[in-house]
Amino acid sequence: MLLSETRIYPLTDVRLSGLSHAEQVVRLSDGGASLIQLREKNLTPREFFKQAEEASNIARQRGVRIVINDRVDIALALEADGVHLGQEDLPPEAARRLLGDSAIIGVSTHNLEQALRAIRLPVNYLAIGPIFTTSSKSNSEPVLGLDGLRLVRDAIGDFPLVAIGGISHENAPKVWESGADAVAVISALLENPHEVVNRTKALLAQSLRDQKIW
Ligand code: TZP
Ligand code: MG
Repeated sequence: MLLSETRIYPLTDVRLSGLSHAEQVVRLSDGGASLIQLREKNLTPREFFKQAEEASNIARQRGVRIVINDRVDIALALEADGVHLGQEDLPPEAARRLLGDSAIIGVSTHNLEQALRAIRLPVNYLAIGPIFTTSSKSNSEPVLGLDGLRLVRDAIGDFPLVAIGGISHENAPKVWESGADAVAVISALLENPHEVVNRTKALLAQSLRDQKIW
């Protein structure tokens, strides 16, 4: 499964990075990212489609998988690898019907109850967060902390789990230790456009170092 292949899952942010989605894919993949979510909260659907098309073409050439945030229609039109859905987006069952069995479908959850519900849905992974405070999402839900993350991990067995929200190079090792298969990150990689490649390389190196191989 995809989260056994990578423990880092960058999300794009045009406002924060000042870079197009395509340019973010270039820099993140230069740094070694192999799974990237295109997240866009400001552009019109048509503008997002255009940018996502360019980003997906680059990703495809590089063997990088692309998951589209929110928009099942855009994922379908671009034949993207998958879609990431929030609690208020299209239901995962409907997305699965549209995108088919091979699509990657992820769902955001913010507490234990939502996580327990999510593992019964036709999804490939669930995201839980925010783990720590974040300024990359407006109206974000209460933080879970590492203890909250551990409780979710214990409750869902080995279901693929992505942790999100306020994850940095400093705290990422504890997040993996607390049961996350992968860390989804925005600002840790994108807050300085000149540092994207180096920061991605560094987080990837940490993820490999901290992998339990014994
Ligand atoms: N969902 C929960 S927190 C968050 C999203 C999209 C933002 C994560 O961004 P950062 O900068 O890594 O905290
Ligand atoms: Mg959403």
